[in-house]
Amino acid sequence: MSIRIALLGAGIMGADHARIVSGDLPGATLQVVCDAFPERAKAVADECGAADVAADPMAVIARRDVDAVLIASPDETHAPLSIAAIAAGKPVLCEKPLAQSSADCLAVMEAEAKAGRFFVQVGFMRRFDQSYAEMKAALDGGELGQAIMMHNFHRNVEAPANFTGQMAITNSAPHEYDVARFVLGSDYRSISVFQPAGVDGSQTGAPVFMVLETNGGQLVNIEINNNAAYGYDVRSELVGKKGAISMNAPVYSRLDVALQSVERYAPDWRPRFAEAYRRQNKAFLKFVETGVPSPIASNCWDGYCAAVVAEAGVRALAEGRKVPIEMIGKPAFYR
Ligand code: ISE
Repeated sequence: MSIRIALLGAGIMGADHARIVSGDLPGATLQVVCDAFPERAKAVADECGAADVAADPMAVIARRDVDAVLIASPDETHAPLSIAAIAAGKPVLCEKPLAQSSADCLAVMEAEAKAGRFFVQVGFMRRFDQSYAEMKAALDGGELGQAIMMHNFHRNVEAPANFTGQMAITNSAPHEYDVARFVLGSDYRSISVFQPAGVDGSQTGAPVFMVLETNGGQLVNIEINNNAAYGYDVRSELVGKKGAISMNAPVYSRLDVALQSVERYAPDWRPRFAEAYRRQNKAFLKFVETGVPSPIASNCWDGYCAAVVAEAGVRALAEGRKVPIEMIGKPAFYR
């Protein structure tokens, strides 16, 4: 039987997930599209052939014709909706971040542990990207020798209007916290956050530059520039004692014209990580079907770790100092 998925949130990412579920996920059906704006839900449902639309996410989670839930609503709704889905016994693919605070992540973890099985996959889709997979394989296979540094750039064309000054650290950078932690296989012990001179930190999408130390003493630097203007550009290089491996973002063509050679950037992250989203959603479907979580995918513990780093990062910037990253011990349930 096809797995009936409810999509909560029909914004930019919700619409993208709806297209993947309806067009690229054999074995899944887009059952209902739920959004606070009915016209937005209807537009996505019509485009993707969903059976129904709705406006109340809690009622949708409880529906008998819904087997699993995909949360792509605003960040502050992620934790309560995940908890409601767990209570209803429905697996969840929750867009990142899992919650806006580590305390809220802990509440989701508690609900999951109490339910006694895994329910939540967190949408850190970069773990499914081929470039990071090859970086991890090069490290794990020993080709690079011991990892010592990882450089990461994250540039968007323009920050959305609702982006606060902190969201570079709490909304964009969590992708980097999670994927670097995944590739390196190490948690972090400290974070320092800097802003270039002349930047108004309260401005929408103000750039930040972070340096994190892992527990193994490796250095991870992250530039987040949400207003880079020229295109969506994510880069990464992992440096080991014996070599280095860099991401080659896929570019499918080069235009040679008028004495120039031009490679184009995508306007946002969806084309760059399209395959990663597809692989992630396929892994989620398999999890729903088998009850066994993907070994690659992020779970609530990973969501918690990213939230702790984000909190420390916000403090590091505000206080202008290196802040220790202090996490609870990993609960037995997630070991
Ligand atoms: C957005 O929420 C994403 O998840 C994108 O991947 C990222 O590039 C962007 O900065 C975030 O705001």
